[in-house]
Parts: sequence; structure tokens; C-alpha cells
Amino acid sequence: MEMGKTKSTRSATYFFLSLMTLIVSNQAIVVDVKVEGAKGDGITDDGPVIMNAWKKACDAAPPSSLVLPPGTYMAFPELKFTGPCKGPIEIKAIGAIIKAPPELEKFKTDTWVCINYIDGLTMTGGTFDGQGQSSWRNTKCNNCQKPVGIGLGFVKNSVFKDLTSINSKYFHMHIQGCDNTRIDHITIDAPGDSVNTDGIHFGPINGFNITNSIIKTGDDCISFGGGSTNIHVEKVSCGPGHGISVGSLGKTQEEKPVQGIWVKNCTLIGTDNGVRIKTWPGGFPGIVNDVHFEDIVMDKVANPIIIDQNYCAGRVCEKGAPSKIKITNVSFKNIKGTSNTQVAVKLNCSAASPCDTLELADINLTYSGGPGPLTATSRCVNVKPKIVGQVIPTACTT
Ligand SMILES: *[C@@H]1O[C@H](CO)[C@@H](O)[C@H](O)[C@H]1NC(C)=O
Ligand SMILES: *[C@@H]1O[C@H](CO)[C@@H](O)[C@H](O)[C@H]1NC(C)=O
Ligand SMILES: *[C@@H]1O[C@H](CO)[C@@H](O)[C@H](O)[C@H]1NC(C)=O
Ligand SMILES: *[C@@H]1O[C@H](CO)[C@@H](O)[C@H](O)[C@H]1NC(C)=O
Ligand SMILES: CC(=O)N[C@H]1CO[C@H](CO)[C@@H](O)[C@@H]1O
Repeated sequence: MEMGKTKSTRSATYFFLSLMTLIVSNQAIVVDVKVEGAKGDGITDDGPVIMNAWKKACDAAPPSSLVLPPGTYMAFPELKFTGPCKGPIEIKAIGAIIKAPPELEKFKTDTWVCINYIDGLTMTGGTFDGQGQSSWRNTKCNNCQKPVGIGLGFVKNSVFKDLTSINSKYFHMHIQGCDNTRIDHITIDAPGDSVNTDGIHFGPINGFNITNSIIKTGDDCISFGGGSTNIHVEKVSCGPGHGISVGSLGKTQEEKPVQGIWVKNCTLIGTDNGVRIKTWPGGFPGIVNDVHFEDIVMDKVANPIIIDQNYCAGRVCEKGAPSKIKITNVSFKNIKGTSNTQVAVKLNCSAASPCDTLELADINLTYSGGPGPLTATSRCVNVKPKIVGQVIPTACTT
């Protein structure tokens, strides 16, 4: 009797405990990095604590989240958020400033903040300060590479909101394999004379959007490398910077086509180029197809509309040899404003593979570059675009 009672109590207790374990392991959790021991004092290296906290949240049942409360977190020299996680996950970093060490010598990897292999991430806020000022002109450091600020790799079906990236040492963001993902309201900020600080560079990817963003930097605001497909850029302001560019392409072998790019309702301010497609002379074959620039305002932009199939960037190249990249189905529609160079529309296509199915529609660019009554002009080589509506300056009629 006594025995039996103990036994049934025991098994009830065991059952209850097992149930609890089951419930606990299925519980979504909120992991606060400060509770986990991060200092956020702008001195302590909080990188390891943040990464452990991430692992906890990532391994917990969805929808779990990682929270970085307001504070300044130092992270040396690498911060990794790697999946796969148990399911959709959030990172909340509103008011959090995350700083890289300024010293380039501390970096052994090509990226400072790596966000990889996550399906269903929602990230909100976070100011990532690369402290790149001293590394932009550092040519002494032979054994270290300049790291990208934030690398997104294979983060699918995800959303990034209200992120800020300032003064990265190299590109601010490098994105590849992040299908069906979007960035809304990103602010990128570095001086116009910072070196190789491209805003957002895309590698191979299918389906990505950037909306409502401000990019000020020292190189391309947005660039689409080989394999960029299905990308929408809308309501983005760029400048200072080198513009919004497809390419450069043709420098490396087996580059995948760039296809399905829509740049809409954007403003370029004082940039070195406006909307551009650039390919290397000579080089390797490749394809640019279905690229559309629409509703763009140019404010004192050098080369507002430019296809340059003889792009050399001061490096060693077969200058003058025709590019083997084929450019088809590209449109420039409703592009207005001022050009800082007299040649406002420059379409220099390749003699080996002339541009096909190109359209210029409703363009009005005036020359703002110098004194005197100079008017904007155009140059067209190896291209016969379809002209729709009024195109000022008159382009490609001879
Ligand atoms: C990107 O924008 C396009 C056009 O507005 C839309 O059809 C597509 O669903 C969007 N994709 C994402 C991932 O937001
Ligand atoms: C060019 O692009 C537009 C817009 O994406 C598409 O509707 C059209 O079919 C394409 N034309 C060619 C010839 O590929
Ligand atoms: C166009 O490109 C060719 C090489 O393909 C180059 O020789 C020429 O100077 C370029 N023209 C302009 C106007 O940039
Ligand atoms: C083109 O833009 C200039 C400067 O903004 C303006 O004065 C002119 O009226 C415009 N032309 C047309 C045809 O819209
Ligand atoms: C960034 C940009 O050019 N935004 C413009 C998008 O279009 C709306 C409506 O035409 C304008 O008000 C914005 O300035």
C-alpha cells in the first residue's frame, strides 16, 4: 500500500517534470545581451557575450529574439550571427551602437559583422560603426585585408529595418544568396572622399528590395555584381558617392547574368555618376538584361546616364579592346535634373556586342557645370535606342 502510493507519486512527479522539460524546450525566449553579461560601456569587448546570447536565441523555439538594449558595444574583431535557427527569429537593436576597433591590423577575416544562413530573420535598428577613418588610406598593412562592414549571406525570407552603417573600413554591406529579403530605411554614411566604401554590393541573389533609404559614401551607393537578379531599389537617395551601378562586369570568368533590376523614384545628389552600367574592355563574356531606371532626379550629377563598356578604373586593362558583355533591354525613363558634365547622356556600347533594345524616354537634363551658355550633349556608340517622348539633350540621332 505504502509502496504503491510512493510509486504512483513518483511516476506522477516524473510525468510532471518531463512535461515541464517539454514545455521549457518549446518555449520561445527573449535573450537580452545585458542580462547575459554585455557591458555596453563603449570599452569592454562585448562580442563574445553577444555571440553566445545569439546562439541561445537561435537554438530556442521560435519566435525567439535577441535584444541589444541601448548602449555602445565594442565588438572585436568579428561578430557572427550564424544559423540555421529553430525557426523565424528577431534581432532588436534599437538604440544600440556597435563599434569595430579602428585598427585594421586586428582583422583577419574579410567581414566584420557576418549574418549567415538564417531563414526568417527580422532585424530592427542597430548602428554599426566601422571606425574606418584611419584604414581608408592605409596601404602599409600588407597582411590584413580591409573588412566589409556587414555581410549578409544566405539570409532568406528576411527583413532588415532602420539599420545604420557608418564609416565602414571597406564596403558597408555585401549581400549574396539572400533571396526574398528586403531592407527598408537603411542609412549609410561615410565621407565622399572615403576609399572603397561602396554602400551596398550585391553578389549572386534572386529577389531583394531596398526602399526608403539614404546612402552617402565614397564609392558606388549600390552596385549589382554578377548574378544579381530580381532586385528592386525604390525611394533611395544617393550622394555623395559614385552613383547606382550595374557592374563592373567582365573582369572575372563565369560571371552569372545580371537580370531584372528596377531602380525607381531615386534621387542622386552631386554624385560622380548617376545611373550606370560598367563593363571592362576585353575581359570575359557575360549578360546584362532587363535593367530599368525610372523616375530619377539628378542634382548636379557628373555622367547622369552612362553605359561605359570601356570601364578601366585606373587599373591595368586592355583599354580599347571591346567588352564581351552583351547589354539588352535597358530603359532610362523620366530622368530629370542637372548634369555637372556637359555629356549628360553617354552610351558607349561595345563594338563586339552592341547594346540592343535600349530605350530613352522623357529625359530632361540640363548642364549646370560651368559658366557660359553651354548646353548638355550626348554621345552614343554602338547603340540605336528607341526614343520615346521628349529627350533633352537630343540623343543618338546620328
Ligand atoms: C520587391 O518589390 C516588388 C515590386 O514592388 C514586389 O513585387 C516584391 O514582392 C518585393 N519583394 C520583397 C522581398 O519585398
Ligand atoms: C524587357 O523588360 C520588360 C520589363 O521587365 C519586359 O516586360 C520585356 O518583356 C522585356 N523585353 C525583352 C525584349 O526582353
Ligand atoms: C568608347 O569606348 C571606346 C573603346 O571601346 C573608347 O576608345 C572610346 O574613347 C570611348 N568613347 C567615349 C566617348 O567614351
Ligand atoms: C527641362 O528642364 C529645364 C530646367 O529645369 C526647364 O527649364 C525646362 O522647361 C524643361 N524642359 C521641358 C521640355 O520640360
Ligand atoms: C527619393 C525620391 O526621389 N523620392 C521621391 C519619390 O516620389 C515622390 C512622389 O513623386 C517624391 O515626393 C519623393 O521625393
